Amino acid sequence: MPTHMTPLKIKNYDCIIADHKLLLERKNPPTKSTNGLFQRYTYPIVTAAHIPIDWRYDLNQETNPHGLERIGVNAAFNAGAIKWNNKYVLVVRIEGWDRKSYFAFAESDNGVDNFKFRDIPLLIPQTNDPDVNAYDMRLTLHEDGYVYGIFCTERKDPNSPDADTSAAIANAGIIRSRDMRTWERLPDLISKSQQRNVTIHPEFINGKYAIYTRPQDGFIQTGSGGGIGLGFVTDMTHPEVEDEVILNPKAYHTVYELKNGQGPSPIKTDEGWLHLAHGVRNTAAGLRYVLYMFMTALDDITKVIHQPGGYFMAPIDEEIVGDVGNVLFSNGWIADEDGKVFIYYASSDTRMHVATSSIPVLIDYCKHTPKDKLYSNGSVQSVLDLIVKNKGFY
Ligand code: M1P
Repeated sequence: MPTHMTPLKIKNYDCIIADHKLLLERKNPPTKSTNGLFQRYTYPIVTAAHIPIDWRYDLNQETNPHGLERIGVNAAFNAGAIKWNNKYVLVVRIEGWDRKSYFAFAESDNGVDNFKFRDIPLLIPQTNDPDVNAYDMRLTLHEDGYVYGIFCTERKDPNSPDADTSAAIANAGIIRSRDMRTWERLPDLISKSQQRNVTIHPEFINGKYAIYTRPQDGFIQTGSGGGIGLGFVTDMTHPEVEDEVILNPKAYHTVYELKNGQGPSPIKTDEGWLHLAHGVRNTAAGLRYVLYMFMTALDDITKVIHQPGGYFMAPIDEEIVGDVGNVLFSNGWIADEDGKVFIYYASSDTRMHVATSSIPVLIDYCKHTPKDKLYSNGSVQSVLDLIVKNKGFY
């Protein structure tokens, strides 16, 4: 503390410090039940209450005589993830009371609890066109030696009428680092449409960078575009997407009927690339976001080789409630060398959770879960097939 400062003496300051410490040190046991596909944990791993106290309070009694929280945090969610120096590192989307999102790194030794923020949030270098809002960063260690952080940068649509104060344009902003401390800003992605949910494939493909995209016509609606796309970039310092194809389209009466988006970069396995994505459908109560999976071929990353029907994870219990309810969203996961997979997901645009699984389980899930047959009768047939397998008859 600077010597000229009189420490804050508000009545509940000790309580604030003690509660924060307890929260950060709380153990996070696995929940009792599991469907075998993944293991949920009891508590959210990062919330608005985890944000360091000196990012929120002026701790000087003279300038904050009433002990007020000066800079509030609304939510901490949609975190990218990477294993770095043996730590599980999240780049968390922090949304303030002012609605602006920014990023901060939180680290844990075991990946399921005791996440602590680094001393300061990330101040992203700007391009000539400043980011009005920045969110949902994916972290990927590429074989070129850089860690890429690709995020959504949102700006007001310059062609919207003055009266329309909500029309926005979304694109992918790109930063990269060799040490996860110093970050270089690259130009924003150059492509034919708005983009969100962009991330980079960890390996070169025919000497080029491969970029997962989500082309869209408007800020919210994907319109005639949509689907998870894949394009190629020759030089990340001039990131122009070439040959964009739709790898995983949205489809009528599926969990990705309205739109979908790649989550984190895929994980390489002996049997193909594992993908985690979100699918969105409309309901009378608004949009519903769930997580689903698919696999692509090792020798052709544009080819989906397995896609289980339906969702992998959907919001349950308190996950259903939050700022934007009924949403699960994931843009970060970590595969350990022993095959354990940490799936970092946010619920209802409010808080971060973790679920654990393993590479063999996720491959089994992708290969052996029945596909969506796109008709109710097809779903019944899948159940009948299982009954026959179990009993020999029905
Ligand atoms: O509110 C749910 C999510 O909506 C957007 O995702 P998508 O572009 O796929 O619709 C994003 O704003 C995301 O941050 C948010 O969680």
